Amino acid sequence: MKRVLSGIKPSGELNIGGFGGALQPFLTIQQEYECFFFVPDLHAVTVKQDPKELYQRSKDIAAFYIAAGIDPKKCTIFIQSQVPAHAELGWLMETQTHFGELGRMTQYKEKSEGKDSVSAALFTYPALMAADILLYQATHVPVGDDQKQHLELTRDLAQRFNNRYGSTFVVPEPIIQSLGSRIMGLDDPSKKMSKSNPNRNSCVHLLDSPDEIRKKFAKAVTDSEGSVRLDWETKPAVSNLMEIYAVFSGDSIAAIERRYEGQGYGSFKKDLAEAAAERLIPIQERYREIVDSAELIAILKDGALKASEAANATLLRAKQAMGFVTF
Ligand code: ATP
Ligand code: LTN
Repeated sequence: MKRVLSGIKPSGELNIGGFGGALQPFLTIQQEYECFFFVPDLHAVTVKQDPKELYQRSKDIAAFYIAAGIDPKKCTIFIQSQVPAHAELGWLMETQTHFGELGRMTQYKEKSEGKDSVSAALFTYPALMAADILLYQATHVPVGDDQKQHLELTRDLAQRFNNRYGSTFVVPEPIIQSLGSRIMGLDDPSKKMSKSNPNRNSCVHLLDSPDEIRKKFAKAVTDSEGSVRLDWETKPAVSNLMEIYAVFSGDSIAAIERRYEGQGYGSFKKDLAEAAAERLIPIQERYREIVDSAELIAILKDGALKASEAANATLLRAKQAMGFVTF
């Protein structure tokens, strides 16, 4: 049986980076795999969060899953903190993780750079991410390119645990899409488009109006060459926009190159904004219907029950394997 676990942190307003790298791939993956899609709120609090915003964003992410087309009848959708097994196995995985391994994580280095102090949880969070995945015996984990290193660590930890205590965890494989797995900032194509970036023009948010979407793409940096051509080395900004275009339109990069041959960037950027708006508007409408509904609460309650059942079974095995007293 092929099983997937993945999630999007409620750490900021969802943008088209998370859409291309995670949400859109989830939609095709749900056809083929048994899926658990969660809202990793325990990960969001590794950096400071306003309680009201965390509450709203956690519901937002869950509502976006459903609004984008994840089918709650087929998939288990839940909020991480409602399944206590995550925190418990997270602690056990910390005991299996070396300090040096965590120090090598590039996401930790980036997020702690230039800060006077960061939380201990920001440092140990890859062990919690490993627990998230291993609890569900996930065979596959769809993620954006930036999570590759955390997935490698998860695999190492699963193997280490299995070698020490006997076969307990499935060793998961990452699924990284070839298109949309690394969407860069619209203001700076050397930086990943990030929910935590305070510059609102660096990304298109999933709730932006068509007008805001047009304005943001119109402002997006390009280059002086004036040709719509994919070349990440010399034309990173245009290549990034082309990839976003491909994510929203479903067209291939070659087809996009052919369509805009000899045309400069004007109509390309306009069409890109239309393609994005066309895809996002129906998602926004459905999001508004569901975000404050009893339907969403019912889905999340049911999801937490189903997830707990699967997670508790694995947690029990892991605790028994380690020698904890269980009855
Ligand atoms: P933050 O910026 O606050 O650290 P994040 O966007 O990196 O958040 P998540 O929202 O939890 O973190 O990411 C959810 C999924 O979306 C992950 O699989 C991540 O790899 C993917 N993702 C996030 N940003 C991008 C991006 N710019 N391009 C492609 N995939 C992305
Ligand atoms: N670490 C991820 C979010 C995340 C996740 C997971 C993704 C937490 N646990 C388990 C996939 C599977 C991030 O920062 N984007």
